[in-house]
Amino acid sequence: MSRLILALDVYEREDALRIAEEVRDYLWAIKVNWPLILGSGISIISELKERTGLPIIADFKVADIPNTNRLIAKKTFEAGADYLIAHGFVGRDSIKAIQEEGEVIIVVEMSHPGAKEFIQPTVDKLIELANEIKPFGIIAPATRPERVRYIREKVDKDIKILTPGVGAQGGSAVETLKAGADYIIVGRAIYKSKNPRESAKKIWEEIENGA
Ligand code: FNU
Repeated sequence: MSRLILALDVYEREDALRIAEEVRDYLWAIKVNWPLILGSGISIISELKERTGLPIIADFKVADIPNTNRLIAKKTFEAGADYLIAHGFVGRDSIKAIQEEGEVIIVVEMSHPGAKEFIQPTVDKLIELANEIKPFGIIAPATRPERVRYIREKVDKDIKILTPGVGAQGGSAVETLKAGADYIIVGRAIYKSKNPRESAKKIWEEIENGA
């Protein structure tokens, strides 16, 4: 099974469906985020699922009180999403509310430079939270393989590590997998390339050969 996840951050429905169909052979899952939902509507989730047959990860980075998190999660899973990404810093009760509706993925450390300001100092506590409530997976930064290694050492083995930051943000798929990531998330390096299928194939080969 592939370990590559496409971050499909385009606005237009037609672009999203075309790119998804072009690259699906090399993917484990497709991740949708606010740009696509705001551009094409929530129904794009079930359309992508039907066209590709792949799991869909809703990257909504939910961060609210338990009741609102639950309301958001209900609609997201009803729309066909298989996983919902949420922030852990809002606390256990907010994450548990999502888990009652479906599979959650918790952001433990983000990939951008600003993550060092507030998120990185909180990582140990977010790992503790993950180990306690056992989400499907967590997000860790492919831009900092040493942090992926640190997180892998502390987080339970059956919790998957999903890593954005490969390609446009400067991270390397092979280095990130060597550090212990389970899945590589790639957006612009695929959907902005002249030939998304070739670009996805290249990264898929790198993953297969180098990991
Ligand atoms: P690309 N993403 C991220 N860093 O990049 N969900 C995080 O720490 C995180 C994310 C998402 O750079 C980002 O929003 F928690 O074009 C985008 O959808 O390859 C994707 O991962 C990266 O896209």
